[in-house]
Amino acid sequence: MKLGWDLKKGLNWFLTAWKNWDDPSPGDFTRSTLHTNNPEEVMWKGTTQYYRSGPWDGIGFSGIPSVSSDSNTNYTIVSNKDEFYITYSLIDKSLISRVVMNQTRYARQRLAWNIDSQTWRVSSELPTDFCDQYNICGAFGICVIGQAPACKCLDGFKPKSPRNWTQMSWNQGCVHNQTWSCRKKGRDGFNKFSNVKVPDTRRSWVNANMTLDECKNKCWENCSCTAYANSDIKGGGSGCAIWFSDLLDIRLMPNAGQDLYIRLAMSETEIITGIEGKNNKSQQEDFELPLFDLASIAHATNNFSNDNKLGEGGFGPVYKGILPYGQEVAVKRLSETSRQGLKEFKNEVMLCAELQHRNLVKVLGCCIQDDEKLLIYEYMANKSLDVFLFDSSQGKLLDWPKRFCIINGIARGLLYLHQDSRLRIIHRDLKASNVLLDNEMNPKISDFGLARMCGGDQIEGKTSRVVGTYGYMAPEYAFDGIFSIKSDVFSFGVLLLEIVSGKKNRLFSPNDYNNLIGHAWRLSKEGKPMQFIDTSLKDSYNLHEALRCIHIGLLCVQHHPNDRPNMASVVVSLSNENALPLPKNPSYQLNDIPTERESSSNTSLSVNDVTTSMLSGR
Ligand code: ACK
Repeated sequence: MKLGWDLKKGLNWFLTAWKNWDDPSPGDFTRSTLHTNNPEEVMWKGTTQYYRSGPWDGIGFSGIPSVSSDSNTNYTIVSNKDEFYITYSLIDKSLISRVVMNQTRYARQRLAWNIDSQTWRVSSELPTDFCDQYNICGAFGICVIGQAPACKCLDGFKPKSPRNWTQMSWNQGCVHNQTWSCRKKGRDGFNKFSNVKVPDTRRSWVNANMTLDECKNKCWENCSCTAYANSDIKGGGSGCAIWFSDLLDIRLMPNAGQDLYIRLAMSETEIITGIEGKNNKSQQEDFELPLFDLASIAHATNNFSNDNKLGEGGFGPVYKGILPYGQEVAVKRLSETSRQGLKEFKNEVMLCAELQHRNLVKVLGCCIQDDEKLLIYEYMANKSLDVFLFDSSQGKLLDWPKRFCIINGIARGLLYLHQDSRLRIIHRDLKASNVLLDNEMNPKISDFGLARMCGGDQIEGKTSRVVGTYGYMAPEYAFDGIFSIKSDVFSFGVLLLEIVSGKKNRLFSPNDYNNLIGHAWRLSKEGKPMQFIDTSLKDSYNLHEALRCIHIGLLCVQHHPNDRPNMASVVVSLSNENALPLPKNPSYQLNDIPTERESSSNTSLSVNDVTTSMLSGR
């Protein structure tokens, strides 16, 4: 059976109920398919819609929980220039089943023939319950079965007419709790609502090839966009669906439905500007970042409880928190004894307000209140890359395709910092523990406390306070305090070699040439670069890609900054077959940095791979 459209003839195939059981002439209940690029089934009484199925989400219809588990039915959506329809067939051909539109029960019923009793039995029925009534809770409302009243406003929204709402007249729906200005940083954001039937798709748009991040950006760019979601939820989700204007007919689907990201005003945020006391308007706009209230962050992190602690950095602890709308965040708490002083904190706040890239950890806001200085980041479910990379059992979870994606992602993030962002940023502390992984193992560069902004054409700077991490520091930076995009390229090269080998540069056994870089160089010179590749990858890796990565890594760690490629050519080389120059002798003598330098530091040093700070000799 086909339900849909013959586009050539303009025919609509739909079901119409009989007038009554004795009269087969057309009644006024119909079931048809909406012809949009996010199709769904709808039911009408005359010209009034009273039900929708929700769009196809790759597994089932968003609003019919049983479809995915209805293993006896195969659904197909056919869409081409001639036809557009939904069809289904029974997997077990021995069963006899039929679908009817029932005028008396306002329902679409599926009936199955019971051989024993020789009768038709109803196997499923739509609408199923109160919340299946089309748009029962109005715009931005959500229907929750089992709650009284069943209609609620989505978090971040309030009843348009409080009086009507308390009288259970919900059709006017809800409006934003507070005004928000489109794309004004801090005035709007997205909150995740899980297990929902997504809104009416009439005013929506779909692109099956976009990632969720691209989808979010697409929505963000358009001021009429009110929500986005994956268009397909199979295998962790893919594709993009975005909605415009009012969101209608959302319901909670316990143990079913999908994640929907709704745009709303961030209630607990205000704008802070001019954190460095600047009063020039354009500069203020550059540096604005949502300001969170200390009480709400304390609440979100269970009062900074130990159970919520994700780990400890050189600057202080990081906690997991859950904001009132259910959004997960990571909260970096600058401790009083932190090496990241107020200056670095402000630096990070300012840079993060400006930077937006899918391979950079997003800072959602900050809090400077009482004696607390907090930075609130998007939560990265898989924590840092070093947790996986340098652990023999966790390392196995990083197969070659994942590693290659991570390498490419870090390269793109760094390219953005160096070249594509409005500011030219030198990170100065790129390392495995500063690369965080989201739930899909996408890498995001974090920790901009030490990053430096270079104006206009400036491509390098000099400092008497060398900060960074042993094993990742370029020689000209470690010895002379000269930092540049090429010192970041050096750190990237070390990281690249670590990802391919699964070994830490600093901890590498100093038998040959002292460290991992020397080891890679020697094996390549001897024509045995394959021996450098992480043995836990077994035969799963793409030899060509892995060898190319070693080659690029060695180009990045060359002694002279001018010999190192820039990140634009690294990105191109990673994805192209272009011939690569031969690398020159690398800088692998970093372990030789004189220890007196360490003692001349005005801050404490650590023997592990925590960021260090020291005075550089001139
Ligand atoms: O390696 P980890 O488990 O991941 O331990 C460190 C710790 O906090 C100190 O930096 C973790 N961490 C930092 N930022 C985030 C974040 N945005 N999401 C999740 N974990 C984070 C990091």
